[in-house]
Amino acid sequence: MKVWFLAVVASVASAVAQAAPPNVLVIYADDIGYGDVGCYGATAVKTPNIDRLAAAGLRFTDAHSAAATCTPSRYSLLTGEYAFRKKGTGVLPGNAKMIIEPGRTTLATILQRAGYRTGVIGKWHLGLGAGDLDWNGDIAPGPLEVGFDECMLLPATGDRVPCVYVEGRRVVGLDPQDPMAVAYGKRIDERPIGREVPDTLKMRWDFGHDMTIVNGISRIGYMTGGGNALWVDEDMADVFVTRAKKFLRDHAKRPFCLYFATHDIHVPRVPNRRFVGKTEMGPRGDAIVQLDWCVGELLDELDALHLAENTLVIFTSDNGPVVNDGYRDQSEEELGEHRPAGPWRGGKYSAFEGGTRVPFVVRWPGRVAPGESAALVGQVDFCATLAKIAGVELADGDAPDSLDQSAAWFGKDRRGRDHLIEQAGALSLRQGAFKFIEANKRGAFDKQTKTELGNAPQVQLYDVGEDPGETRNLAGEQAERAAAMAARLEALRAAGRSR
Ligand code: NG6
Ligand code: CA
Repeated sequence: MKVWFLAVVASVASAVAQAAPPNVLVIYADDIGYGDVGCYGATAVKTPNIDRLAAAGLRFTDAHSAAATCTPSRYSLLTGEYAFRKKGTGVLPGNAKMIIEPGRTTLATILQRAGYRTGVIGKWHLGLGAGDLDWNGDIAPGPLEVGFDECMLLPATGDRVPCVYVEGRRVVGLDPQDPMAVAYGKRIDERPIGREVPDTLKMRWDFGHDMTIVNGISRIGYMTGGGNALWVDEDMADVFVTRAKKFLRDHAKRPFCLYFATHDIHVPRVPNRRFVGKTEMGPRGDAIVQLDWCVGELLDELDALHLAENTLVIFTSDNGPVVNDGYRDQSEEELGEHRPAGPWRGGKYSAFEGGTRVPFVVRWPGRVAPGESAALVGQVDFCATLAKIAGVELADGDAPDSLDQSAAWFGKDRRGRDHLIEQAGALSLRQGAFKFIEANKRGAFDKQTKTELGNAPQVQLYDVGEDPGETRNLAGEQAERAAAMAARLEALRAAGRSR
C-alpha cells in the first residue's frame, strides 16, 4: 500500500515537473542564410556555438521565415498572422509608427498570460509611436504596449536612422540639451551627407545608404542631434549581449521569454575588432563569427545559471541571405566558394526557396531529441506552438495563421505543416514538396543585390524535393496541380485566416 502510494506520488510529481513550462530564448539572426552556418554546411566560416546548439537540438531542413524581408517576418513571428494580410507591413523606414496594434494578442502577451517575464533585446523594425514621433520624449506605443515587460532596441535597422538605442520608452543616453530629430525624404541639417563625401567614409555605400553619416558610415534617412546617444556599430553586439545576460540573470527564478534579435549579419557589417579578419570572407564572414560569439555567450550564461535544462532555445533567421546589400564591404569579392543560401535558389527578397528557407534549430534537453527533421515548419507558428508548450489557450481570433507545431518541434511529427505560404514580391504556396509561385509582373532580377527574385509573369510550379534549385517549371506539364494550388492559395488569402 505504502509502496503503491509512493509510486503514485512520484509519477504525479514527475508529470508536474515535465509539464513545467520551459523558459524560452529565441535567437533571431538577421539575413543569415541556410548555408551561412557550419551545421548547415558552411566551411569557410566556423560557427562552433551555433553548431553545438544544433548538435544538442533538432535541426530543421525545411523551416521558413514568414517572408523574404525583415519587417513582415517579424510581424508574423510576433502576431501569428501572415503579414501579407495587412497593408503597411513591408520594410519600414526608421520613423514609421508601430504596426502591431496595442491590445492585440502577441507572442509576448501569450507568454505573459502564463506568468512569463518577457523581453525583447535587439532589432525591432516594427515601428514605434503612433506617428510623427518625438524621439526626445516617451516613445510609445512600442514593445511595452504589446506584451513585453522589458525592451532594449535597435529601433529599425543598422543601416537606417535613428542610430540610437531605445530602452523602455527612452532613447539611451540622450542629452536634453542636444535633442534629436529624424526625417526620411528630406534633409534636416547642413552637414555633409554620404553622397557628397564618399571618400571620407569608414565604409563606402554602394547603392542607397548615402544620407546622414554616423560613426563614419552613411545611412538611409536623415537625423540630427542626439550626439551622446549615437551608437558605435563595433560595440553593438556587446551592448545587446550584455543586456541579454542581465535579463537572464534577473529572471533566472521564473519562467522568462527573451526574444534576442541580433543586428548581425545585416549591413552595415562592422563587427568588433575582436572579430575582424577571423575569416577570409571580409566583414560578412566576420559578422557571422560575431553572431556565433553572441550565441555562445547566451548559451554559456544559461549554463552558468543552471538554466539550460529547462530552457527551450531557438535559433533562426528573419530571411534568406544577401551578399551585397548596399555597402562596399568586399562581400562579393571575398565570397569564394561559400554558398550563403546553401542549395536553394535566390536569397533575401526572393520568392525562390532561398528567400525564406532558413536555419532553424530547437533545443530543449530531455524533451527534444537531437537530430534532423525535414518537417515543413514556419515562424508564423511560434505563437500557437509556444502557447501550447506554455499551456495557454488561444482565443478564436488570436494568431490567425499560427498552428501548433509542437509535435514537429519535438521531433514526433516528421511532416509538419500540410501547407505554408511564403511571402516575397509574389506569394508562394508550399504543399509537401510542391511549390506554387503566383504570377507577378515585378522584375525577375534585382541588379543591385544581384538577386533572382523569382517573379515571372506566368505561374510557376516546382517540385523542390526532386528539384531543389527550382529549375524546371512544371506548371505546363502538371496544369491540374498548378490550378489546384492556385485555387488553394486564393482561398487561404480570401479567408483572412488559416487557423
Ligand atoms: C532595403 C535596403 C537594404 C536593407 C533592406 C531591409 C537600399 C538600397 N536597400 O531597402 O540595404 O536595409 O531594405 O533589410 O536601401 S531587412 O533585413 O531589414 O528587411
Ligand atoms: Ca533581415
